[in-house]
Amino acid sequence: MNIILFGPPGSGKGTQAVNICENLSIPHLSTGDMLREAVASGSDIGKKAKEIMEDGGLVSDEIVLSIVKERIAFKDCSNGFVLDGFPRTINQATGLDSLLDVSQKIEYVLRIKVDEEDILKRLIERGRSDDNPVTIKNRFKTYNSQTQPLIPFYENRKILFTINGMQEIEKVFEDIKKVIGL
Ligand code: B4P
Repeated sequence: MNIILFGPPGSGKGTQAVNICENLSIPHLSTGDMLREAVASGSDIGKKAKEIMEDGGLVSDEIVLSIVKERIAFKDCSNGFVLDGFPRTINQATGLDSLLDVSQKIEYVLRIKVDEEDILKRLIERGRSDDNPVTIKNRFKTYNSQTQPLIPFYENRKILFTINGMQEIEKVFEDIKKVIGL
């Protein structure tokens, strides 16, 4: 099963991706984690990504598509995968289409819907380096301008399913399981 987890910052994409991947024994492909690893390793990609991530912007489509392309070609993705936090722009979504072969069709785009004000508290409590009020505000702005347009994009394909993310983690997962038939 090939799934995209989609939603604003702190909506619980990473949290639910772990649950789904454990249940289905498929890999978890988080572009946020991949980019944080690149930053930690000090690679060229990491150097380019660091400042953008600290500002709450989006790393270039070119960089993100190249790391996803490399990862999705691994053998462990042949039985399915969960994409967490990717695509985040229309350009990334069309880029993803061209990376996938016919057998790798995306079946579900799970949109986790949350209230922005409540999420601020969640993220500040987590305390990652980009979880400070200024960066969080920018991350939301970025989401609203660049990522929201993916909602009609996937709605048109009839693969978008909205999940209420303002519930306990276990309850959110129950709702996801119902949608994907687990
Ligand atoms: P991400 O790593 O994707 O970070 P995120 O959107 O903030 O996290 P997520 O929604 O996964 O939240 P989580 O489950 O952890 O991106 C970070 C940055 O990387 C971006 O700003 C961007 O710069 C860059 N980037 C990543 N992908 C990119 C792309 N495709 N293109 C360009 N740039 C890209 O949950 C957050 C917290 O809430 C946790 O502490 C969790 O325990 C808690 N929580 C989760 N669900 C909860 C619930 N139901 N109730 C209460 N708490 C909950």
